[in-house]
Amino acid sequence: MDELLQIKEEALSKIDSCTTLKDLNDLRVFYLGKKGPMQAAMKSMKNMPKDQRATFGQVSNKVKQDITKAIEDKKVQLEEEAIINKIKNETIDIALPSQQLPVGTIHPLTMVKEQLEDLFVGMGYTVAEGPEVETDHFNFELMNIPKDHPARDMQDTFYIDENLLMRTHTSPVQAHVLLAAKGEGPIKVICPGKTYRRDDDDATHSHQFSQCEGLVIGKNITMADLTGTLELFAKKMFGEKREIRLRPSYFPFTEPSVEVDISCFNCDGKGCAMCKGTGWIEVLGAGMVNPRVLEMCGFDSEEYQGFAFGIGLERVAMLKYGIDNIRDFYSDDLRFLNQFARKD
Ligand code: FA5
Repeated sequence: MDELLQIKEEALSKIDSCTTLKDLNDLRVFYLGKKGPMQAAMKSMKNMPKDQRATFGQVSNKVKQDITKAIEDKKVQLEEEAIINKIKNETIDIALPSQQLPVGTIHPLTMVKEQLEDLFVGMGYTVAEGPEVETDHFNFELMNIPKDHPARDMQDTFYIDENLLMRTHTSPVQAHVLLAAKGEGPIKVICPGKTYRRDDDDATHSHQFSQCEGLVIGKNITMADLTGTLELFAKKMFGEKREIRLRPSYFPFTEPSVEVDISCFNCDGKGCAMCKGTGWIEVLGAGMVNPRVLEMCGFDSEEYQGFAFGIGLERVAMLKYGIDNIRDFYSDDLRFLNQFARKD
């Protein structure tokens, strides 16, 4: 009996001073397992006089229960402590100064592209996409520029093979959109995207640049609709006071074709270095869609007319933000890019 009580006391004291769940488990295995002191004491029971056996049994059961309970209580206590410690260590000190993570900025070309998308989507246009690797058929033939046509020289081309090329303008998307419409108008799309030409790189030209195509097809579309649309574009992109001027030009896919100038926002049309003293800055090409293009793309040109325009995105961004070298767009120079921090 004394031995039992001694075991109990020793066990309870060890359990009490135990600090980890692992040590506690070791104590459980030791005191309640088959090779422990309790089991050894129980073995001596068979040599006891019968009348003592029952009492011994009861006491040993009670000792076992007490040790088991003490272990369970301690387990709950240690688990709670572990959770409290974990929470303590995870506490966020909101008074600590925050880490300044570098935040990227939006690229000026993306900015202009998004501004154009906002403007035209607001006027009911949808945004179309086309492949940058294009077939000769779409880039030239369907744009009314057959092989050996002198207009091919207007756009020096990166050919991949005889029939595949890097698109020289976003105009082939017109053909994709028209063909998909299967002769049924109306159509109102813009298509911003990358374009490629074998131009020598200089301050205003790059072998890879971006354009935004616009195409509107309907039953009573006139040059006045084109003029009104471009006027709105000029005012929204460059300021309410801007005016536009159309000069006759030539594109095989539009007839008539125009070159569009915007009154210089730097000098208000008086003449300065930016507009080379003329008061006007050229920003895009446009015109009424050539009936031949409509016919080749499955539209009845007696029934449908439309206009198209092609805006040089770098040109717009350069004018709007006073950038004087087109290479700045592609140089990844953070001093340049950081000037266009997101304001939203
Ligand atoms: C065209 O590419 C016609 N597809 C535009 C068009 C569309 C006319 C629909 C009528 C109807 P152009 O070759 O002029 O036109 O190019 C249009 C604009 O792209 C130019 O005004 C210029 O801003 C820009 N651009 C042309 N070549 C380069 C270049 N190498 N680097 C940077 N921008 C260029």
